[in-house]
Amino acid sequence: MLQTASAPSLREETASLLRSLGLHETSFTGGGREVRSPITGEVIASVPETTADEARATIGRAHEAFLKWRAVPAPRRGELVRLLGEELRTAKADLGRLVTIEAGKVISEGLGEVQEMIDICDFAVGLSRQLYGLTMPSERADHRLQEQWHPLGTVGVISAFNFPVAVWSWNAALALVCGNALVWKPSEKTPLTALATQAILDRAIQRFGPDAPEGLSSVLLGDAAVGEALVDDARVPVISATGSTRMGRIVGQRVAARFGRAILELGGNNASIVTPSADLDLTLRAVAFGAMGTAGQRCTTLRRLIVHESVHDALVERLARVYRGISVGSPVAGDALVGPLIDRTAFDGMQKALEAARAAGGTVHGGERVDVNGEGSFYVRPALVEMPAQTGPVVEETFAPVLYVLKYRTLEDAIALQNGVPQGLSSSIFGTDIREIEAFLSAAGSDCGIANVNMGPSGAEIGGAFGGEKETGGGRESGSDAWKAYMRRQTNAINYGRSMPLAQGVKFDV
Ligand code: UN1
Repeated sequence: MLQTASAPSLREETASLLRSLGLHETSFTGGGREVRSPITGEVIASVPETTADEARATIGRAHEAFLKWRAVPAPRRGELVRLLGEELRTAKADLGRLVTIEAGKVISEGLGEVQEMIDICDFAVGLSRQLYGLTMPSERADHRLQEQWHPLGTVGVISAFNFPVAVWSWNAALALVCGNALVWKPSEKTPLTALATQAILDRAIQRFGPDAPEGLSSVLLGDAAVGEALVDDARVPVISATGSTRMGRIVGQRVAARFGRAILELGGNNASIVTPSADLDLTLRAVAFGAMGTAGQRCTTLRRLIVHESVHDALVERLARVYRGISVGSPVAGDALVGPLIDRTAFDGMQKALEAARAAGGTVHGGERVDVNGEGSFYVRPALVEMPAQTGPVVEETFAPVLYVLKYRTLEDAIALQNGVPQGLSSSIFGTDIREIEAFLSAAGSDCGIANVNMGPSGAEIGGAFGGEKETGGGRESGSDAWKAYMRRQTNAINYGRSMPLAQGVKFDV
């Protein structure tokens, strides 16, 4: 009943959002690929698909644009990103709402995603005056040694459904100030937010004026064939790909085969350690957001909770209560904290993981389907799973709200468990004992790209470098000096004297 009531309105609302974000009707109706909202499962638009030939032509235009854009001074390039940030501020409510409809995020998370885009724009504007190279003392008289950072080329961005626009913006804001062009292949599940974001950038480009060349940024819609055209094209020196480890393994190898650069942000299987000195009230709130936020569909989602035996039973009991009571529902009707899974495949994957957990001796609380909007959408009660050991599904990333709980006795064991999976994105520790906390942050502690204290593993700010080790892929995006991956480093040795001494004392007198 609910489904019939909301069906026409979601489609209409999508169309009206897209129009107000600046899209023409023809770009989201009548195309060959249907787009569904996970909120109801209904078709909300249909977009055209790019062919591999069109993709190659777009890459060619991007390369031409790069040749012009690299000559625009970096602080001036920053001005374009400043305008993008301004346009995003204006569009925040509409784009956030569109993220909610297309990706199923609850309202505050949809808005939060756009805020993350605004934040990285602000960061990149400042960065546009800080693309610093070092100067080094030369060992030779009357010589100078320095490095410069130059624009690199076109950056290919492959993004996932779960952060359909923020992850693009981490790449785009940096790439643009670094003097590069962009070609973006969004997830097939979230083309609309990509088209809307491109329209927002187009407005910024319009306001910026003719210094921003035609073809500076484009979107390719399509499946693997289009992705492959991007990945295999030598005119795209950097591919930044977010998604599964399976995808990243293929992309990484193909990009390496042509000596391109891959920035890979792949699967996470993030753990938190709860030590005896932890503040359990704070821990409970952090774990709830970390494990159930975004319906467990962040690469940073908390998936394993490693709890000291002295606090294990008390924490699990309280957590089980929170899991039973958490509101699961439509993000556009009411204020539920947990929205839908993206699709049936995600639901099936979750159920399979829970079966495997039971078979491995796990006790499962929750995890069942919740009927919110009928058969076409997939809502679940998040699952809390007490596991006897770190085996089976616990060492895999299941992109759904499943939290495995394990017990530990010594911190050393806890760290070994935390590090004992193939993925290495994010991690955290709860406690007030400075020795335990510092041990966790030390070289012998967490092996992840992100290690937090008294908070969960998800919800990173843009100021730090984002990414992880091992099967997470090793790439870094967003803040700190992640920009260096989007530029080429040139080392310059300059002789301003009248003689020509050779380095290392080599003699070669002719
Ligand atoms: C992702 O899930 O791909 O740290 C990115 C976080 C967000 C980004 C997640 N800022 O959870």
